[in-house]
Amino acid sequence: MRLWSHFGPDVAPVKSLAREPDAQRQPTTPMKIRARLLRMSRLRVLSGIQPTADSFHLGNYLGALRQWVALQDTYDAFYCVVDLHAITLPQDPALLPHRTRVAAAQLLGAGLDPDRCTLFVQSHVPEHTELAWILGCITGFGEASRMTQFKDKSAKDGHDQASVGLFTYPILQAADILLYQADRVPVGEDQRQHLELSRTLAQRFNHRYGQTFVPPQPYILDEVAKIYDLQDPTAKMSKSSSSPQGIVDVLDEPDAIRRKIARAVTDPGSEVRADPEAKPGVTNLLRIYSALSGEPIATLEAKYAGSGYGVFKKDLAELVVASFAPIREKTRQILADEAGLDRVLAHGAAQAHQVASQTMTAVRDHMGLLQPVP
Ligand code: AQP
Repeated sequence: MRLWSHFGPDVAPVKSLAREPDAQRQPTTPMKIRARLLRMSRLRVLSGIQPTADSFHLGNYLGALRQWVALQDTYDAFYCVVDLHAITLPQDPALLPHRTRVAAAQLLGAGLDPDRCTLFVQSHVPEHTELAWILGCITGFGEASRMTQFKDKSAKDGHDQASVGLFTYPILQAADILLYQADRVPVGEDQRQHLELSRTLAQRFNHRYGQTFVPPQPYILDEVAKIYDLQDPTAKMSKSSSSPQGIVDVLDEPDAIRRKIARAVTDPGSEVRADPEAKPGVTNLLRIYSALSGEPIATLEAKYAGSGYGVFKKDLAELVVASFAPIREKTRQILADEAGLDRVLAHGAAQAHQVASQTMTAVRDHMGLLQPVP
């Protein structure tokens, strides 16, 4: 498979690449040099996803992944599996490496191409935690306390049980973004508040210490910004808080997908019509259908006028099955070559480290941290 043989077995260790001139480590064929130069002249995007489950779900796919794949052709794209965010809630050490690989494999399976984007694991680039500490020192305690995701997640087991890591998670997220000088951050609606914090911290740092960071902007598509739980269409579909029946996983078997969509909560009446207030369940299903098929919601309403929920759900289930089948198959193939996958991630980490280390040099310099003697 081209992807795996492409980088060869000899990806240089991450450390040795620090501050090397670009030309020494970039691909050398004229085509690849042109492709790299073209990428560098574009605006930059960065986004991350947590390896907190055995599969991503439909919300992650529509709210984030699909945009990631599309943007790799028009932006200089950096994407990471954010394992350090995952451990803000307890993770099984025996499962985490596997889930990290499964996450990366799904991203590749969904269409990320290491020739067109930089894909890496967050903890492989230590500058993320270094910058998080520095940004933590310019973040107000009250400011961090206003993050609603912390309030929601910590409310589940009680505030006393929540870790300091869960509390400071948005600061690490700001570091993820600012390290790469990202112009845009493709995410779902749930991340909007965190992005505002990233932007505020970039501007505050620039104001205090001189121009250092690009203040990022969210890239959120309204139609798919929040996909809801199939069993509770007023709550976000979520890896950690939805019930298994409320989530459609990208790696679900076709029959599981059919079963879950058939049992999705609908609303009184039988009319297939979008109405977020009166018909949140059907509206959620219509949005999913429209996003996957490209057909406007009005066209779908006309198509299913008078046919009831049953036919509509059956067609939607087949659409989801057809959309996820190739991703599932490709993910399976990629996971069958673990060493190849690890090489892709090592290459991505090396590329990411090169950008991150340049940013950190500027940060230390502007803040007045004494540079170490080489
Ligand atoms: N329901 C959703 N609708 C639209 N977008 C969503 N995203 C998550 N859920 C939805 C977007 O997916 C990206 C990756 O999310 P994440 O895994 O890093 O964490 P999350 O936002 O906290 O998602 P989950 O599923 O709820 O994960 P857990 O349970 O682990 O916290 C993000 O861009 C997110 O906006």
